[in-house]
Amino acid sequence: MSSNRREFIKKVGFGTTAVTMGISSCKAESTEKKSSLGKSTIISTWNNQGANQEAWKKLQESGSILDAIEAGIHVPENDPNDTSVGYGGRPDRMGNVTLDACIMDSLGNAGSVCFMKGYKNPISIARQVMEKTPHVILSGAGAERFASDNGFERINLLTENSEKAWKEWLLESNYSPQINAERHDTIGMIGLDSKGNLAGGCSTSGLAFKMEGRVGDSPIIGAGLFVDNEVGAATATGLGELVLKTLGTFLVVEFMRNGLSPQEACKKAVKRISTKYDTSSSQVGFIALSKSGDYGAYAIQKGFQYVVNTSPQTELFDAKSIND
Ligand code: SD4
Repeated sequence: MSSNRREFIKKVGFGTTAVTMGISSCKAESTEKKSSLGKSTIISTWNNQGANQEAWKKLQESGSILDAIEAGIHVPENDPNDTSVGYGGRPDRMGNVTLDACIMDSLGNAGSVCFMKGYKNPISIARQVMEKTPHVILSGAGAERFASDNGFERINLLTENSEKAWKEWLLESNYSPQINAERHDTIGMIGLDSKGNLAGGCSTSGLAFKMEGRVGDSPIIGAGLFVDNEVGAATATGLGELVLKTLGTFLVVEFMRNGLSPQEACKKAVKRISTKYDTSSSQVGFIALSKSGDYGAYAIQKGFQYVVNTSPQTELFDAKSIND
């Protein structure tokens, strides 16, 4: 076991209540977890336990890691109380909820939608872009038309709660789209099935009260998500502009290709960002999973968490950060 220790926060059983366990009451484990080859693994950014559990269930039922990722990401997309993803997401400064998402499979296929209004499951629309069109990204009105043509239901994504928050924000007129290091739920999910196939997805409403038309890292392949079935997968959360300018997840996967473990690769990518840019008040976090089932994470600021399933039990971890 490496001396690099992780904090083990909680283990949550399938459909059971969370049980908080102190660090001293459980064995200390390496931050860099080794899963045995042939073992399925699902990892998500932030405390997306419900999403991981749904993905795990779907993986057992269908055997498809892509189906599992899509089903898992539906959980926060459909949750009105999740203010960073899908229905109930915080709007832009015009009061419109605009969503970004992308998906990538084990064959290297990719699909994405961005600046899309009125459809609560952008991950599924991104999957259809991947499977039904010769393109990778559809944006704005084109993505909405594609969703409508493919039978997705148009709804109002702005909940009462989000509208209230927007109106309060308008009164404050704080036009700085600064990201809060502690409060996110944007979901990036990557997974490995028992046959050794990787897939991933990412879905968000982006920065709260962003400029109209702003697109973050989450729908951009190589920024918010990258999957290379020969090497591994990575996904990102935090201030998308920093991830876009460094193609963060492509970098993480390339570092893994060059022999770094998932956690070392995430750390090196975070360091690349923090040496190039002023990150004193910004958060970026990466999670990564290797072809052999090792996983790890790293962030700029403290407070980034991620959830892992290698069994029906979901484990919640605190990621290491530069500021530890
Ligand atoms: C974005 N990366 O749009 C997203 C935001 C995010 O947790 O990840 N929040 O920049």
